[in-house]
Amino acid sequence: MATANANTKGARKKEVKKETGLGLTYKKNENFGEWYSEVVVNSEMIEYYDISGCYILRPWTMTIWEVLQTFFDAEIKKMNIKNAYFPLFVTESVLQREKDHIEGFAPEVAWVTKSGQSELEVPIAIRPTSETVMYPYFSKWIRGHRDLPLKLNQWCNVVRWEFSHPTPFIRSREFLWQEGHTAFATQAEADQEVLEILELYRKIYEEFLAIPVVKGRKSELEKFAGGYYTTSVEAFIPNTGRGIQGATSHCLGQNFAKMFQINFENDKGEKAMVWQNSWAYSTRTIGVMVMVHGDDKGLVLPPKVASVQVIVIPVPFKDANTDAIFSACSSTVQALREAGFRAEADLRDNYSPGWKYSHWEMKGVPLRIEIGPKDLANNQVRVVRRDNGAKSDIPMGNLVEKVKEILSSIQECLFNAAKQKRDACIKIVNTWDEFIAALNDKKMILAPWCDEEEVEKDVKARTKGELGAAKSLCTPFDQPRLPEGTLCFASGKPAKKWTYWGRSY
Ligand code: 87F
Repeated sequence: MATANANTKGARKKEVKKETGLGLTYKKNENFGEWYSEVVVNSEMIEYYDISGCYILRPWTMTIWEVLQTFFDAEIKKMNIKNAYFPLFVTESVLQREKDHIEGFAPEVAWVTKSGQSELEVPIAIRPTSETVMYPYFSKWIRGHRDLPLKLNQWCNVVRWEFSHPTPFIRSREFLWQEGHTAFATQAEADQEVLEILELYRKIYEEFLAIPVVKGRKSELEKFAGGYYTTSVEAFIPNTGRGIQGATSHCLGQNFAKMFQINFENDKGEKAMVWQNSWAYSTRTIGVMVMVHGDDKGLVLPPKVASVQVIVIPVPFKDANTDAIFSACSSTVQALREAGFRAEADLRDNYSPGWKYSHWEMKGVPLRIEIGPKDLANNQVRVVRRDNGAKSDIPMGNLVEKVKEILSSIQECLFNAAKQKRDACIKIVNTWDEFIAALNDKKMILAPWCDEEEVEKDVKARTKGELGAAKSLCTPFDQPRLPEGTLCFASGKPAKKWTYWGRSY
C-alpha cells in the first residue's frame, strides 16, 4: 500500500480494491440475490459446498448461532424444559404412522438405502423433523398424570431435500435448529407454553438480531397440518417485498396423541390423552439478519450477536513509534475484554490500515477503534461506527463506559432503522384493487378478511405468477379495530379479522 498516490482517500480506496479485490460487486438495491450471496461468502460466514443446498457454516456464523443458543437454552431451562438427543434416522414404518401430515412433505424426505455396496434391507429416512422419532417414546414414558408435563428440547440438524431455489440460511437442505416437544395434561397448560415460547422467539429477533417481527396466528391453510393451531413470528425483507416466517410455536392438540397413543391416567383415575406442543427456530434467523441489516459494504452485525464487537486497528505512519501504537492496541483490547466485550486487535503487518477497515466492515463488526500517533499523544482513541459511519474521539479514561454506550446505541439504532423500513412497507388495504397495487409495490399488506380457507386458496390462484403467489402471513395478535360492516378485501363477505398478506420466502 505504500504507493505514492495512496494519500488521498479516493485514490486509496481504488488502490484497496485493485490490490485485494475487497468490496462487493453487487449493490443491495440493484441485485439483491447476488448481493446476498456475495455478502455471506465475503464476510466469511458461509462457504459454498459441492452439494447444492448445503453450506459450510464458518466460525463467523457459528458464534452468532451460539449466542442465540446460549440465550434460548437458558430460558427454556428456567421453564424446566430438558435437553435430550434422539437419533437422526427413522424407519419408514414409523415415519408413515403419521400419514396425514407427512403426505405433503414426503418428496422432501431423504433416504439412506445402502451401506457400502449392499442395499439395506429396509431404507432408513433422515429426520426432517422429529415428531415420529420422539412420540413413540412419549407413549412409553407417559403413564400417569405424575409423568406430566414431559418437556423436551433437542439441538440438532435436520434434512429436507428442497427442490426450489436454495439460499444460504434461508432455504438449505440441511440446517440447524432446536425443536421443542412437550406434553401436558391440559390444554390450558399447552396454550400458555405456546405463547411463552413465541415470546422468546420475539426476543431473539427483536432484542438480539434487532429485527422487528409480528406475532400472530397462522391461517388454517398455512398452519402445520398435523397440529391444532400454529403461531409464528413474521419478519419482512423490504428489498424483495417478501414476508418470512421467523419461527413457529404450535399447539398440536391431541392429534399426535391419538396416532401415537400417548395416554395417561388422570387424577380421577380415568384414561386421558395428552395435549402437545412443538416449536422451533433455525439458522434461518441468521439469514434474515443478513438480509435486513447488510449494506453495500457488506454485513452489519447487531452488537449483541457479533462474534467481534470491537476491532482495534493500529494506524502507524512512516515515522511513528510503531511499537507504542501496537502495544496501545493490545492494552485497549485487554481492557475491553476485561470489561466483558468481545474485542480483538488486527495486528497483522502484511495488510494496510485501509485494507483492514474494508475487511472488518465487510465482516460487519459494529465498532472499529483506530489508534495512530496522534491518538497516542492525546491519550485517546478514534472510534468509527459500522451502522452509520459516525466517527468520534474518546479519551482512554472513558473507554469502557463509552464503548458500552455506543454499542447499545448501535443495537437500538439498527432496530429502529429496521422498524422504520418495515413499517414504511406496511400497507392497509380494503379492496382487491388496492391489494394488487400494494402487492406489485412489494408491500406487507394488512387487510380485513373473512377467514375462509376457500378465499385464501382463491387469493393464491389469482396472484399466481413468476414471483410466486401471495398468501396470508399471519393474523396479528395485536388487532386494529375492525369497524362494524367491514368487508373482506378478497370475497366481499363480512370481514372477521385483520390479517397480513404478501409474497413470502
Ligand atoms: C418436511 C418433511 C417431512 C415440515 C417437513 O414446525 C416432514 C415435515 O413435518 C414436517 N417439513 N414439517 C413440519 C414441522 C412441524 C414442527 N416440527 C417440530 C415444527 C416445529 C418443530
